[in-house]
Amino acid sequence: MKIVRLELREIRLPLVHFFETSFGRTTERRILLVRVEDETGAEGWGECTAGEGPFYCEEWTETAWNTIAGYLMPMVAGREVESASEVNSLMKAVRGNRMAKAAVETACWDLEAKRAGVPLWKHLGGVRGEIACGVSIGIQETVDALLEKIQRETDAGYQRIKIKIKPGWDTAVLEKVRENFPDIQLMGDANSAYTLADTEIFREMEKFNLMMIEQPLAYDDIFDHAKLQQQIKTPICLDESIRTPSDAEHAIEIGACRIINVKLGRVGGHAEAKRVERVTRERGVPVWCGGMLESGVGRAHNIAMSTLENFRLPGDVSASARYWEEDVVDPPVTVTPLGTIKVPDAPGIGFAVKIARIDELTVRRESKG
Ligand code: OSB
Ligand code: MG
Repeated sequence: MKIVRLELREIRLPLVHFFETSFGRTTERRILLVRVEDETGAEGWGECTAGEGPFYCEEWTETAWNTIAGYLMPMVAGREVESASEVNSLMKAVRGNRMAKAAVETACWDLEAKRAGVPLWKHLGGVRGEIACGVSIGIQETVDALLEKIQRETDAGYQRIKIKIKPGWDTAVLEKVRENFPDIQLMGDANSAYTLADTEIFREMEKFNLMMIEQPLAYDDIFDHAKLQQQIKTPICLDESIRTPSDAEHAIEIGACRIINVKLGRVGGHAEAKRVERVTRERGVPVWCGGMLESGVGRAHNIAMSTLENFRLPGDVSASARYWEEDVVDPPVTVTPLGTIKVPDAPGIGFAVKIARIDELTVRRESKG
């Protein structure tokens, strides 16, 4: 397959409701979309999951724009590859910048699946046509607002509830949540807001019977998480810390986590995500698909990835309507009353890209080839 042309654009997409984590609040997304085209005119789409500032990780919209437009598009334009799994090797001179690379790489997987006339999930080696869904609920203005949201999401059928936690919005909030929802599958995501000095707080949380506690310690740490895991019964799930298949190996080997959240952007695309899935599957550590407030394009890629065998727990992949007034794909992503998403069987990502809508939302664009 020859990647003859690449297009990059930035769209602005306001969230229906602000999303707040321990590192800040997002009200409007600045999303980069990549479109790739082959010699036959077939196309593929990918999304960059970098945030609006360097707060979740080092990458953000501006670094990703400059990396994709200035380096990655010239490395890929006009190049012939045997398969999408080789696209990373074209970009290997660029270190890190995995979210930028994933935008290009995932677009090539969509293109390859469309050329073959198969759904992306089957092309990746997925094993299930329906995936289990949970929701991630941000920090709210009040505990009552949080309880209301949890009620709405459990009513909608979502299989597990994740709430964001940080010092000052943790044990007391979880206490209220458990009081009102004694039986739901519940977890907390700290986005690195704590240190080992807070171990006692996590011991106290054991009484809430959480499925897991996500990324309690530093975004780039594995070692201290192993120390914490030794001292608490609740499974630790790593998010930010797992950027490569070898990070996953190391974390599992030293006992830093019992569960891993896989994000396509964070690990650098589908080929790398498949490697992480394999490493974890071989070691008996379950994974689930994380989210980065994606538009329909990134969401569709997440759905496809979630069909891989070791994605055994409900992910943070939920309905378009929770984020957007109007998504950029058709149909929008919807969830069944049982809290699942039926994986589409159309070729590639399986959702039609609404180009007129994207054109409307585009604030800048660049192309190569
Ligand atoms: O840590 O999982 C996270 C959103 C932005 C940055 C980091 C995270 C999140 C989420 C949202 O939890 C998941 C989603 O609904 O897309
Ligand atoms: Mg997280």
